[in-house]
Formats: sequence, structure tokens, C-alpha cells
Amino acid sequence: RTKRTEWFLNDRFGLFMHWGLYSIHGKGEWFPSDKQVSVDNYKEYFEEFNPVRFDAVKWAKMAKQAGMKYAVLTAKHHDGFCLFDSKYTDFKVTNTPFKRDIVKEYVEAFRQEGLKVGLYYSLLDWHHPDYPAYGDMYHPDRENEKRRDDYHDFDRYLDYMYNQVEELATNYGKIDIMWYDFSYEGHIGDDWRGKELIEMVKKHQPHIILNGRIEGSGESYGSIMTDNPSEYAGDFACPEMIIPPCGLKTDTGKDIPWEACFTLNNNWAYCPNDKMYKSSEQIIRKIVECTSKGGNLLLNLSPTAKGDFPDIQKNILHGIGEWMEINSE
Ligand code: FUL
Repeated sequence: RTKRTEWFLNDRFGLFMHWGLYSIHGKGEWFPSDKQVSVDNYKEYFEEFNPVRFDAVKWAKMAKQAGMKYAVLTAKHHDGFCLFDSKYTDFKVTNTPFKRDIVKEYVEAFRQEGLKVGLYYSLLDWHHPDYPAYGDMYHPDRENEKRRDDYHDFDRYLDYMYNQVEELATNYGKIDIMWYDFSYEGHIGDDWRGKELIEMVKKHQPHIILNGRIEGSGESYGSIMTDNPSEYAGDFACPEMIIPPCGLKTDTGKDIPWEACFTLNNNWAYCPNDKMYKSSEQIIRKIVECTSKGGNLLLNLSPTAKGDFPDIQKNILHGIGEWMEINSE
């Protein structure tokens, strides 16, 4: 772990991007689950997806100018829509009017600018016929959640997930981070066949680092917090919307690599009604706080349905970039 995480402990600031069909309706990426939108009704966004202004090179330059050293893009979020050309589903970007493989353009452009590239992959999948519910059947608070239908073969879903992650690990060159999202407290990585999944990824990408969400959510970090982490504990913990007050250490005081992820307003996905933005100064303070406590900041931006960023988000980044320029060696 030490060797693989070396760059990560040095490159403290990264760009997170939540982008997909939910960027069209602008009501947040949990909308299909919260409102239990059927797969059929959700299709309308799939038929519409056409981000004609998408320019990965511009995105990469913007991130670099802000002092970011790496990025993580939602290759597949909980809605199951894939931003890459997967042979295991039709529910993918190359079948939309846009047709282009977004993951491919993203990894190439960001690498070109010297940034490390990461891919987010959701364990939850509200589109796959073998995924049991709109939320997650394992979630203790969602036990009574309406099932979409009666029959599911969860193992078949896990095969699908494994195959897709393997595509991501083999079709796009060097991937620096695989960012899984997410499991629940009380459930272990085995529920997701986590060991198998991680071994496969590492076979293809020996240097890769993985977050700890195969056995945890934002608030629970799983066995990464112990001196004997499990095989699926991951390489770093990823607290969501909080900065751990004293950093993160195991019980016996060993440092744990970590990365706090934060939204820029109050939503991960593009949400035009949400104007509660943090200022450049607030973000800079967070970067300083994370860094001083031994952690990273993964700052989320929300591309629009047309493939660019809202001006306000670009301006905040610009402000951070100016500070970086003055304050970096
Ligand atoms: C959570 C997800 O449910 C959110 O949609 C978002 O992706 C966040 C970073 O992680 O667990």
C-alpha cells in the first residue's frame, strides 16, 4: 500500500465529477430512487443525452489551472447509466444521440495534462434487472422498500458488475484510482464478492489505488480503520462531506490515507436550483485543513447536460487557482 499511495499522499487536491442522465433533469442523482421512477420512464433522458459542448481537453486544463492533481469521473452511478462503451449493456453513452465514449475522452485528455485519472463505479444499480430494489436491499432502513419485481439473481448482477469493472480496468490504459460506491454498515465486502473484484483490478492495474467503500459508506470506513484490514478494505478512506477533526488513524495510531469529498453547492449532480455555493476562500480553507491533517480534498463539480460547467463553478475554481499559483513553490 505504502508505495502505491505515495503519489496520493503528495497530490492533495482532486476533481470529482458527477455526470450522467441525471444532469438533464437537474433534480439530483438520487431522484430515480426517491421517486421510484421506472426504467421505462427514465428512458426519456437516455434518448435525449447529447452534451454537444463536452470538451475533455478544456475540462482537464480547468482542473489543472485550479491546482488539482487528479480526477474521478462517474463511469457508472447508481442509475446504472454507463459513460463508457460497455459490451455488457445497451444502457450506455454510445447508444445515446451523443454516441461518443466519454470515459475514453476523459482519461486521454486528463492524462495529457499530467493529471492522474480515477473512475467511480457504483455497486448499486437501479437499472439492472437483477438488482433487487430502487435503493439497496442491504440497507437496514430500506427493508420495506418496494421491490421492482419478484425475481432477481443477485449473483448474475455481481457477474455483470465484475465484467464491467474489468472493462474499465483493461480498455482505458492506466487507471490510477478505482472509486467504488458503496456498501452499508453491518455488511461486508463479501456481499459484493469484493475480494475477487479487487484482485482482478489489481491484476490488470498493479499500481492502482482503491477507496474503501466496498465495505463502507461515507460515514463508515470499515476495516481500513483497524490494524488488520480485510482484503477489500481499500487503500484509502473517503469521508463524505466531513473533515475528520484529527485526521484518521487506526486504534494503534497508524496513519490511514484519506480523502474527504465535498460538493461545491449542496448537490453532487447538476442542480440549477441549488445556489448554496461555497466560496473559493471556503474551499481553500478546506484544502489547508485536509492537508494539515494528512488528508486530501476531492472537490465535486457538476457538468451540465450540455457538457460544460456552470459559470459560477468555473469562477470558484478560478479563485482557487489564483491562490494556488501564489502559494505553490
Ligand atoms: C454517495 C452517493 O450515494 C452519492 O450520490 C454521491 O455519489 C456520493 C459521493 O456518494 O454515497
